[in-house]
Amino acid sequence: MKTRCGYVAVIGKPNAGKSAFLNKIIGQNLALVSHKANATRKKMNFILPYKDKEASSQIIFVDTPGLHHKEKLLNQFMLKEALKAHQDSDLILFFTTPKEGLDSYKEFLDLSCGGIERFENFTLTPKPHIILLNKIDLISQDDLLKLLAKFQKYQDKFLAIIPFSVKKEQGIDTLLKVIHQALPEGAHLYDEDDLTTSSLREIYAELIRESIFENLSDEIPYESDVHIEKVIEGRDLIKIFAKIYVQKTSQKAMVIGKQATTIKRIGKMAREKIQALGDEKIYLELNVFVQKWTKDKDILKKFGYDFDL
Ligand SMILES: Nc1nc2c(ncn2[C@@H]2O[C@H](COP(=O)(O)OP(=O)(O)OP(=O)(O)O)[C@@H](O)[C@H]2O)c(=O)[nH]1
Ligand SMILES: [Mg+2]
Repeated sequence: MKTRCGYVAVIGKPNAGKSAFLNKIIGQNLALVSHKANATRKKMNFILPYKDKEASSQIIFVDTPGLHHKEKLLNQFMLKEALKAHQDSDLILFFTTPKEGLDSYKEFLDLSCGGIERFENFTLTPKPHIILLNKIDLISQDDLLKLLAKFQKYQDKFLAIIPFSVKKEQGIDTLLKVIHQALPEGAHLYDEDDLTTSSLREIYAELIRESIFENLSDEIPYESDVHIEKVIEGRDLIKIFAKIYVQKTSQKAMVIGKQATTIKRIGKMAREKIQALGDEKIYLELNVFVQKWTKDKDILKKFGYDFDL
């Protein structure tokens, strides 16, 4: 049997449902999902097998931060992550939603056809792409057909357009089949059991960050970061010691909350999310620190947001 293997960059505007989709197809909540935009900060690989009579594929999906433009250094890093994933991929899965209409797709085509100034003058090689029209549970069948007709004007540009809903799980098999057929031939790069190339520490940090997104509003989720300081693995118990960094003392007070109620809520939620990954019991200790980390390239680098990579 032939083997195929390739990288599929999952690219689109913030909040389109990229990370939720990837969690759904691998069957585990490993990536941070939030109703707030700009949740994903770094690339994350998800590995999925697919097989038909002729070939077996290893599809390596790359989750990326949503395409957006903001002046802050961290946002620039995030944009670069997405553009790098685009460059390094064999195929693009372009995520959009009915609300975006054709706008973000047109912007994506401009971007893929040589780079536009707004995106840091990145020059990108055009790649074959599939459009995934997500969140179709939010529109009527009539409106969906009208929108699909509009996309058809661009049919010479894309391999396929797949209406989809993470909420309803429609369309997964059609999508995987199209990706499988478009992947280059090649040996599988990872073990069959691997779901991701991220370490457990990275996943723990993302799930704690997700709990911060769920429990705090305004700028705090965007100005906080989580580092795993120490993990002690026992037979039935994993002890995780994590640090939450915020920019200001006032934010530290809000993360902790009156009588530590907020930090306890964040901790409980994160512990439950981590617990759901395996059978072991989880002990989670969170400590909050103040450090102005978002505006300094060297500190960002120390925090794992390395612009030079
Ligand atoms: N109704 C509906 N909501 C969805 C669907 N897919 C995702 N969502 C929701 O959309 C929100 C954004 O999902 P994410 O997966 O975090 O979006 P993202 O594209 O990864 O966003 P960034 O990481 O900010 O780029 C979450 O609240 C999801 O639950 C869908 O098919 N239907
Ligand atoms: Mg995301």
